[in-house]
Amino acid sequence: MHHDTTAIAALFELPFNDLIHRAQTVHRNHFDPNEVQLSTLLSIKTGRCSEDCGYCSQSVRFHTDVEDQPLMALNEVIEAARAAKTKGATRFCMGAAWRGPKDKDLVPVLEMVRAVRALGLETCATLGLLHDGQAEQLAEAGLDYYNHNLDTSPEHYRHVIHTHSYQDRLDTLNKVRAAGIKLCCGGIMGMGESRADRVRFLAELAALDPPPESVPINLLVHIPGTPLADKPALDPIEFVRTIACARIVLPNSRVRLSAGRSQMPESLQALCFLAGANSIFYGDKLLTTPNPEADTDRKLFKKLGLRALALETPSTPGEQTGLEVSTDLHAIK
Ligand code: SAM
Ligand code: DTB
Ligand code: SF4
Repeated sequence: MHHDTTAIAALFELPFNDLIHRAQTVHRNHFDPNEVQLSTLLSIKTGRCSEDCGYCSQSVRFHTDVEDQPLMALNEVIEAARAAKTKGATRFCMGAAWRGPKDKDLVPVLEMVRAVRALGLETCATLGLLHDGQAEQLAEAGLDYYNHNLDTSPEHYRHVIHTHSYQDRLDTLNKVRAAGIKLCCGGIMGMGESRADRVRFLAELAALDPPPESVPINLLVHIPGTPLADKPALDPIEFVRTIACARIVLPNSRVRLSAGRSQMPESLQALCFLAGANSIFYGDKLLTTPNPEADTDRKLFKKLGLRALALETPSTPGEQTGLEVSTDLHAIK
């Protein structure tokens, strides 16, 4: 479906009830409206990143209180993935604070991808910019998704990041696609962008051909010491509108209600699910900042009658742990 900026701007302008109704209608035509996909994040390499993304706790250029950590050992990653699976996540996303991996960095990450996949989880990695050949190696190791965000509109981008370009990001997205890996690509709201920027950002995502399968919509987490630490909070209703517009222009994508949930009351999260969000980060930590406890989410899901998407047929039979499929949030209670 093609949506130009004028059409998306008109969606944003709709009366709230009309917008939500349209988003719900699209949602119901494309998904089970009560099923939410759960991804668990792990920061496999933390801090000391060369880049200057204005929102990020991990840039070497800002003084934040993040504790730097070199690349984690394989067995620790496996342990975390196993725990995520036991709690009911279907996807495990490994994040590294790199501009992009050097070829020698990639080798141990490929091992991690293989090992996490062998547990029967979907795999995702977010390692920054890729150069030629790296996406193919990740694909060969069995990587299902690569997360790489456009973050904001091309126009607002230069107010946020100076060390690499919007085009650099598009180039990496193309490499990921060409290697046959599914795309997880979204952005951050509340970085001082205008509504027109949010419109442009969604138009850019919708114009990717094909659009990303997974679209994380993050609400800026204000990190003391970063350039964006003092940005005024985005109006929550505008955030819900953005989710609803994302749902409408990306009808086949999972729209993930991403960073920022710890700061949101249940009522606001419920509005986001109503607006068509059908994926979350699950587990008590994002990369460096808190996320709601698994227990808290379990209670919220119960209240809202939401079910966690269960793992489908395991990708590598014979290497099963016996825990798969049944660990649905609803079943655990
Ligand atoms: N270094 C890699 C990269 O930049 O692609 C991977 C990790 S990076 C932390 C992944 C994404 O997390 C960013 O693109 C951004 O959208 C999101 N993110 C980082 N810090 C955030 C914050 N403070 N609030 C909301 N989202 C954030
Ligand atoms: C995405 O869009 N959001 C996640 C994931 N992709 C890698 C990261 C959110 C990070 C929030 C701030 C932190 O914990 O450092
Ligand atoms: Fe943070 Fe990734 Fe930017 Fe590095 S490249 S500063 S880890 S968002």
